[in-house]
Amino acid sequence: KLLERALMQAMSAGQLHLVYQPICSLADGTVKKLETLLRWTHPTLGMVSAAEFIPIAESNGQIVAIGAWALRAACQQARRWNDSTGRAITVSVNVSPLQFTQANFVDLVRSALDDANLPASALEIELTESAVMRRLDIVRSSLRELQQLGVKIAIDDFGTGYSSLSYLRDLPINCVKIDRSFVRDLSTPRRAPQFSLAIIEAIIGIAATLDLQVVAEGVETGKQLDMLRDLGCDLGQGYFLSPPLEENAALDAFIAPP
Ligand code: G
Ligand code: G
Ligand code: MN
Ligand code: NA
Repeated sequence: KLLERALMQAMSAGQLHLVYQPICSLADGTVKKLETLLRWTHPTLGMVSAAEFIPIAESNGQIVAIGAWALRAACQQARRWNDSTGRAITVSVNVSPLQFTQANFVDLVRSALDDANLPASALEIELTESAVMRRLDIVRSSLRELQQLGVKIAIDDFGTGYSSLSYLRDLPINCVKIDRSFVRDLSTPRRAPQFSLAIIEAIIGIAATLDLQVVAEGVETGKQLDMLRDLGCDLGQGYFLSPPLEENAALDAFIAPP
């Protein structure tokens, strides 16, 4: 309740900001996209983690306003980076199911792009599998409209949702993000690693057949990175490659990879 009330003020009081986590080529380490992640710094409570406040915002509906703010801020940031580097930087923005299924969501995307004068191809939206499956009718039409705009779609936490694979074939999806629980098992030899390895191989295989990009999430060790690259995974994200970064550090990482 305390957090909930504090969160009401957070946006207008300027306590929210975005950080940016590089999504890198596993072949050469170059940064290909930046995932935007919300951060909340409260004047007395300090940093409140997204894992704590996003679920609150999802349950009371605040995520609709917060998510709209994040989407607009991400587009503005991409525009500034594109101006300062002369290169097209793609930002990948998490969108909650409640926000995605708002009737005006596609309009919101359109106006965020227009106001930032950002090409749609510089924006990717991350949806979880369960979000897609829960409201397939609504989601399908929004996805088609976004595709027509030129916005990219990534499926987040892929492989953990309660879902069917047919939507990968039937919906305009550009990218799947292999959930970090599978990647974690690559370097912990006793946790049914053979299943996680098989699942990762299967996802990479399906993605190749359907011409989808694949990102491995939660890459925390060099061994995981080497295994994923050898399995044919294109892109990775995780603490071994880079933690989420503040604006300036993210720009440096994009221009000159580690
Ligand atoms: O950044 P961190 O690992 O603390 O994020 C925790 C959770 O909060 C993750 O599930 C992440 O997807 C979610 N999250 C972070 N930023 C955003 C955001 O801008 N919008 C939404 N909907 N979720 C976010
Ligand atoms: O659900 P989603 O994938 O959007 O969650 C993103 C969250 O994952 C962010 O809050 C980010 O801080 C966190 N994260 C990023 N890299 C790693 C990693 O290597 N390991 C773990 N455990 N979490 C990570
Ligand atoms: Mn994500
Ligand atoms: Na994820």
